[in-house]
Amino acid sequence: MLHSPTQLTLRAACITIITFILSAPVWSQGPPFVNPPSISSSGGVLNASLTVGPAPVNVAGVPLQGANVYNGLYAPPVLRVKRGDVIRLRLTNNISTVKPTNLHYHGFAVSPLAPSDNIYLSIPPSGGSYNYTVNMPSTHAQGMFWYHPHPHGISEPQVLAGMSGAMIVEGLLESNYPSLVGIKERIMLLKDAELSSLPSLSPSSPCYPSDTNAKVKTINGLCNPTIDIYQNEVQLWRIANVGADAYFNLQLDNTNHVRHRGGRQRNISDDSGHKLSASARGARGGTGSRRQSGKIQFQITSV
Ligand SMILES: [Cu+2]
Repeated sequence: MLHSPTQLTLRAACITIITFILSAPVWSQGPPFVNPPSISSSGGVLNASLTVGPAPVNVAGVPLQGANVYNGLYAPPVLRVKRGDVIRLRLTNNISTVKPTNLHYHGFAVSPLAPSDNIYLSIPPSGGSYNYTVNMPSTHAQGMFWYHPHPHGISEPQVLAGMSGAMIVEGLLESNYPSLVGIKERIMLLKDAELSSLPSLSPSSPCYPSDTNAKVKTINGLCNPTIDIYQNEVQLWRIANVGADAYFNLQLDNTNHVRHRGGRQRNISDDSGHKLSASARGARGGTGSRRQSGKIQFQITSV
């Protein structure tokens, strides 16, 4: 279901500016990049359970206060489906604010009626649950989408508390770049958190915002992670702004590492408005080991 302007409560859904800078300084190495876990459909059905509630999670290396997250994870399971699949998803609400919640399948062109992508459902707190059934059309767009709560008036604080994740409709490479099927995939969830929710974040952290009213921006909860890539290796990077309030500038320490492959993979403004697929190629040269010579530092800067 797509948002109309009046329904749009999350500013992140408007637009994302993604910039690869031609020359950039050398940054200190960040933590290793880690993909979120994933749940894949099998035999035409995706069975998944998401329980949302408080959990001890780190963001930019420090505890996030007031976290309410899916399945105990700030970067929760990626739901991977194929065209024509059925999603059977049970959502259980243990949110600590004792507020109702629900689930919106952002960017999916599916039924907005219960038990599908109905943003007017209200799943009560203290253990209330709901069984979603979402039928994916056989002609559905491929690529990455995202899920988040959509209860009227309280969506933003719930997303800020950590409630958002990715969904992938498979087939992007198979349909467009079959020679690349099987390459390593990096799934990057860009999220923002309030500085007041991260009281132990050091001002010396590269993710500490220069404007203290700005949000703390991370990738999969990691501050400027480092991504391993072999020389001449091609990787698929799936990038989505799944945060509540922030715009992101992304920089790489050397654009020789990255090559866009045209077509839909260049597209940064499609139906969900804020996702990008890019292929990254490991740089040539370097005197270290094959793997060491191909590290990429991903840097977020405030805008
Ligand atoms: Cu949305």
